[in-house]
Amino acid sequence: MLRYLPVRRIHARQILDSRGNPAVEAEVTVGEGVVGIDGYTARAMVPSGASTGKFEAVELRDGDETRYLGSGVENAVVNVNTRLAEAVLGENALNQRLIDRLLLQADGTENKSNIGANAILGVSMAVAKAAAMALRIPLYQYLGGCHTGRLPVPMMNILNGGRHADNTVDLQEFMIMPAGVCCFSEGIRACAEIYQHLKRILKERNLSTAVGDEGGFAPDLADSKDVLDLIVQAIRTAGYEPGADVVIAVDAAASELYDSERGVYYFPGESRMKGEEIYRDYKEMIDYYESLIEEYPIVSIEDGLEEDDWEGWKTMTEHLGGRIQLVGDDLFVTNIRRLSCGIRLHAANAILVKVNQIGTLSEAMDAVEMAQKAGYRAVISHRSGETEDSFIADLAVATGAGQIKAGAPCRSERNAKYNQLLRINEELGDLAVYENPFSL
Ligand code: 2PG
Ligand code: MG
Repeated sequence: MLRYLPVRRIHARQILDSRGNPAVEAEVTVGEGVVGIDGYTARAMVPSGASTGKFEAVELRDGDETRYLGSGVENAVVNVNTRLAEAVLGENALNQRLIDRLLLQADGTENKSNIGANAILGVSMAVAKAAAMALRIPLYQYLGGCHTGRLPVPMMNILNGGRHADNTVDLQEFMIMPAGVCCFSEGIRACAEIYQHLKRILKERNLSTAVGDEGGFAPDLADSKDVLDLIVQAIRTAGYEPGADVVIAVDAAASELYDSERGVYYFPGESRMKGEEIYRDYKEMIDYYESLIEEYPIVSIEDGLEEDDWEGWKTMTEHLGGRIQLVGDDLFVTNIRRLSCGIRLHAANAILVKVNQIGTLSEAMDAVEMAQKAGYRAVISHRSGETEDSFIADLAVATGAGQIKAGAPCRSERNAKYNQLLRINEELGDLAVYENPFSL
């Protein structure tokens, strides 16, 4: 029986992410030199956000303006090759919790600002991948155990705004979810068809079909209702029933709109398109969402209010939480301390899980588990700056989260996740479970 699988080699390098910014890639070799076991080398790449929550673990950037405009990660790379290597070489790769604890101890800070969450996460993910390889089982099965088999419903961001595009759409993400179709592969088909229909519709109206950071279109539109009308039309012309086959999710990323001095949310794009300054306070934001969910088949709103407003979140959850999913992203930052606070206060009813927000795999999985125990849903998520690494696809199946947010069905760093899920779906065959998370 394989009980001990030593970490033998760790090596990191600087690579580029989907926005052309430097990112950490870590390589971990396990098993070499153990009698009867081959050495296995796995590689993990660390994503990066644009609408970063202020409570996220710290991503170490070099700050040297003469190189990559300050965004290099060479110090993080050195930290992997020296301090993190020292911390885990010879340790058991089959004990992910121990590995992650050693990584945390090597850093020693609360927010991972010493060694960098980007450095730590690269090693954490690569160790898990290498362990799965050595055991010769798929990553989703290694992470999730023998019972895993639930494919997530994709949240595909087909229209980008906010910090992910320089158009006039203020809310960051408008996503379609094929929650009512039979299986994962038909869900992918539905989203891809709707995406292509949306492109045609935009073209017909002489609107831009250029895409934003997550592969969704980024035309100039006056407000959210214009966006939602187009999406509903695209769903229909593709032959699907809005609200039945396909539903809509929104990520407002409201921390980005928040004007802390005035205590209100400012909508710069809508203001520009309408020629008047548009501000909404938190109550007006809630009313605004209410009017949108009455008119459109919206089932989920993420970061509807800013990351510090626990009271506002409580009120929003009282008002809307019985009808739709309210996802905390910047609010919870995949951190069990913040999540437990939310659960206690009844703020939100779901958590967005981004492994790099917290910095180790164990902590991210703890967050999913805490959410599920409390009756909160979990959505496994990419970042706007991504790589071809499809780790989160396996993580979504492993945790049985039931939802994954990985961008539009466009651009290979997004499709890497969906394509990996198609492979897993095929492998599971008719044992794959695909359920509408909102009818459970
Ligand atoms: C979000 C994410 C991913 P970013 O806000 O949910 O879509 O964006 O990675 O820029 O934080
Ligand atoms: Mg978000």
